[in-house]
Amino acid sequence: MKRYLIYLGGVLLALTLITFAKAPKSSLSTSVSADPATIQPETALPTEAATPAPAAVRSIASTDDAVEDEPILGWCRSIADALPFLADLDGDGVPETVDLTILPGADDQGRWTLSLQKGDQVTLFQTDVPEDTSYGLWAGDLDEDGQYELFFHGDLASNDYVIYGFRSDLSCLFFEPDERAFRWGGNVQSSVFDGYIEGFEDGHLVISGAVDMLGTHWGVRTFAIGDDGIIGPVSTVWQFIDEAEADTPLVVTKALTAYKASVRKDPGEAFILEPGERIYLLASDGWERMWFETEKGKGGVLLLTPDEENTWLIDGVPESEYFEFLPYAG
Ligand SMILES: [Ca+2]
Ligand SMILES: [Ca+2]
Repeated sequence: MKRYLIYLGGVLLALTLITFAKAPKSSLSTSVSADPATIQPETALPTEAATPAPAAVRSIASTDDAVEDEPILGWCRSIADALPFLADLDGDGVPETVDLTILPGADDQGRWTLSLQKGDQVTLFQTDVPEDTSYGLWAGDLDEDGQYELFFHGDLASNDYVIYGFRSDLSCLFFEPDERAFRWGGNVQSSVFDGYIEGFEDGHLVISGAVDMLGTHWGVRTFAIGDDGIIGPVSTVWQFIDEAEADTPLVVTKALTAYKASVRKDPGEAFILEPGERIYLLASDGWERMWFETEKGKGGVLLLTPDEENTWLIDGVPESEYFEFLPYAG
């Protein structure tokens, strides 16, 4: 009997979804657009994009959760395999539907459409991507204020990951360089953050991303939502995680000043790295400091400053003059 009710619930839900899908799309002011080169405003949405044909069947899984009267969302969970995903994201007692469709396009390109159905359908973003590209989608209440957040990451090109974040009030997450933190507000155009969501652990959002300093290095760092709603870094630095990277030392070609390793403001006592020395890069704050270890195991930190062309300087000299080769990607 119970299974029958679940099945019946699924059918009713499917009918409801189809009804919503056929409903006229709104031109809500909440609709957002991003880089016009890659992301189209909702008005450009092809009509078939809003038709979740296979989705209505898949939605039965999340209905099961509701019928069992268990919490649909924990603190945070992956929902990429449970789309369209139903949950009361804003706590008003009425479930919203999150869906992500990937429609095939020309030239081996697909198109992501991430949408939130809250009354009329709202397209959170659209972007063209290589087919069979990888992505992740999570829903959770990271700051435990009763409003659920959505986090999405995807690979726009080859290992070119970006992260989007949304709240159920449709505000977007964007990175505030001056604060070195994420804020809610703005629009999708300002929200893109280069990186990959590794997961959610101990109240923290774990992100990996590329640091472009003395080459391109892949690191991991944790973030958390503060009482002010701002998502800021918890860990001080990007810890480099690519082992192959760690095995490739940089060869010093010109004497340069380094400092004793320290995460404090004072970088500590200075010492000189001589030509011919090899250093392994370990971590960076992505802003001014790069931690390393010499081949003999001595730790240190290099201080860098960006110039007007956004290349890095050490003691006013371009970084490239100090090393045999800097492994920048692209
Ligand atoms: Ca709701
Ligand atoms: Ca929240």
